[in-house]
Amino acid sequence: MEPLPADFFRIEDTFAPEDVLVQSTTRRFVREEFLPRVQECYEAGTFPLELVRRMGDLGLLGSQLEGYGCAGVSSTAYGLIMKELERGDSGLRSFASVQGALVMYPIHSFGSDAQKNAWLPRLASGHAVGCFGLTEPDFGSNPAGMKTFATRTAEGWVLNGSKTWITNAPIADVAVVWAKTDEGIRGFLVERGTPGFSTPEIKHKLSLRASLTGSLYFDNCLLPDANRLPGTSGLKNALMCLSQARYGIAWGALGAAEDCLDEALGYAKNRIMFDKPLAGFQLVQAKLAHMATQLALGHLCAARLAALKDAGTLHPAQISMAKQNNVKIALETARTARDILGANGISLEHRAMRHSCNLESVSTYEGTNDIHVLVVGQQLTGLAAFQ
Ligand code: TGC
Ligand code: FAD
Repeated sequence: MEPLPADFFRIEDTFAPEDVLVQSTTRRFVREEFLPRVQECYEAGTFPLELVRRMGDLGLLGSQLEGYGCAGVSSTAYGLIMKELERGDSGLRSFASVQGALVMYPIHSFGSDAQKNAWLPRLASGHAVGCFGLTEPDFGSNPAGMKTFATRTAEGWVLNGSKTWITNAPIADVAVVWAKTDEGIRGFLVERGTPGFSTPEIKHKLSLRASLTGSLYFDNCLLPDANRLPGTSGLKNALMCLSQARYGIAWGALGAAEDCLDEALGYAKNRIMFDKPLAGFQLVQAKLAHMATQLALGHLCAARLAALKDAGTLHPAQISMAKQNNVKIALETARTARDILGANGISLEHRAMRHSCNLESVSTYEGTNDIHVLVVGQQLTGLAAFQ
């Protein structure tokens, strides 16, 4: 009998050939074009912007959307793209998540024809970069409390307030910004160069270092009404975007975990201690078996999520359960891999600690671990325990 692969339950056997092709193309891009750059980017705290157009050429940006130059791939292929990007680095997957799920999706779903035509082809091809501003300094888990306010005037809108911890902010050509108005929460497109709009970078991160993060400041920014996303009518529209991105993270985190298991397995087979390979010790095997088991269960969960998404019946609480648990699995796997690598594990020459540090952010953003536990709790009990 052949040895079992890392994909223990052979879930990949259930994927359509075109989805497998998307996966292998993405994996090759990450291996050949991103990985040679990642250590330098991580150390310097930069993102390899030169790869953005290449990602566009490969159809990796907004890949789940139809039209406007988007690839229109299946939910499985979209998930596999996220997984392969995050096998490289969570920062790379973050870039694609934000661009596709948090910027292109709302323009595609809630934008006017003019907004779609102006932005979607450029965002899909990587000729423009977007960011998504929901979180504020005093309103992270509870975005409903946001203070950013857009006041209607004869000319359009005047926007005041701030957003923080925004992925891609320092490099974004356009920001999808959620603000309160007298009519409720609405989405707006704020373009770089708008007077009163600034996007300073947040420095000194110890996590997601190969990703650019910043704040958004709005000081009496004048926006024409044409910059309001006309299909938005409340916080629900912002939460719908989060559902798209969280779906991608439920898949993506598995890529980081797989890379950690690969690294730990290879290391444990080759590292001799007490005259035999680490992999031959029962305690090490228990760790490896636990990692592989959790990873296999995470894959089953992601594959089922894709089927529900394609069927159009995916519920936000199902996404919450999958995002929370798959990220937890990935974080535990990365920490265990780091442990198996001993002192070498803390070096950037290896991958486990980079993934582990990244996954601390992934566990917090797009709804913290605890917020998703509470979403599932609310679904089970009918009682909201957020407040
Ligand atoms: P609540 O009353 O529960 O809901 C308001 C309306 O929205 C609906 N809804 C959703 N719809 C789609 N998807 C979801 N996930 C949804 N969650 C709720 C809900 O049915 C309701 O609809 P209706 O028709 O009844 O009006 O709203 P709430 O204010 O009580 O919020 C609940 C809570 C805490 C779950 C929500 O605020 C939340 O998810 N908080 C977490 C905030 C968060 O995740 N922020 C993420 C910011 S973006 C980011 O982190 C990007 S990281 C980027 C990267 O990858 O680099
Ligand atoms: P808080 O809400 O202050 O939570 C702190 C702690 O309290 C957490 O453990 C939380 O689980 C817990 N907690 C909060 N409320 C409850 C409760 N009701 N019951 C029990 N426990 C609770 N945001 C964007 O809008 N766009 C982006 O592009 C973006 N990118 C990000 C990139 C990075 C690298 C990071 C780290 C964050 C990013 N965020 C972004 C922000 C992210 O979404 C928020 O950090 C997240 O929603 C949590 O908010 P907070 O940091 O204010 O934590």
